[in-house]
Order: sequence, then structure tokens, then C-alpha cells
Amino acid sequence: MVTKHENGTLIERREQKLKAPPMYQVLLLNDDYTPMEFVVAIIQEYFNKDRETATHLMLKVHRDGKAVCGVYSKDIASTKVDLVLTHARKAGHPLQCVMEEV
Ligand code: TYC
Repeated sequence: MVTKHENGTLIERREQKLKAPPMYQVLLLNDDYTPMEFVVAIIQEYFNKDRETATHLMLKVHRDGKAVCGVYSKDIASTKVDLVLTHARKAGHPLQCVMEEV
């Protein structure tokens, strides 16, 4: 919006549009080798789900190929992916974990 002052000065006010920061969903992907019990434990530990919810999510990944385990800001999502992958590799499992902008 442009307003004219008495002294002739033009003042432009830029509208302040604050956009919410983008959010990222963290997904687990299915594979044929990672044990179901390991995936349930991962979901409980890193996505703060109870055992029942974690079991349902694991079975959804197993059935559909992937499932969203949580939605976070970019830094938190990226950290979750790193922690899950590090834990899985240390345990010798090929589990895949990815993030996608919502
Ligand atoms: N498909 C695996 C099995 O049958 C289980 C599994 C579930 C693996 C979820 C990965 O993200 C995953 N042992």
C-alpha cells in the first residue's frame, strides 16, 4: 500500500505475510529383511508411539510399502532420519527412512 505524506513523500508499506515454515513427514519404507520386531522398536523409540500404534504402523509399511510415522520441522525430521538409519545400519538391517515436504 502506498500513502502520500503531507510533505509529498510517498511511503510504501509492504504487507507483512508470515508463512508457516514447511513441515516434513518422515516415512519408513518396506524391505524384505528387516525384522518386524526391530521396526516396531524403532517406531516406539524415535516416533514416540506406544507398542500398539507402532505395531499397526509397522504392519501398514509391510502391507502398503510405506507409512508416515510423524510430521516435523525440517531439522527435527532430518535428525529422525539420521538416527533411524544409523541405528538400523549398526544393527545390520537395510531399513529405509526418508523425509518428504508435506
Ligand atoms: N517386511 C519386513 C518383514 O517381513 C518387515 C518390515 C516392516 C520391514 C516395515 C521394514 O519398514 C519396514 N520382515
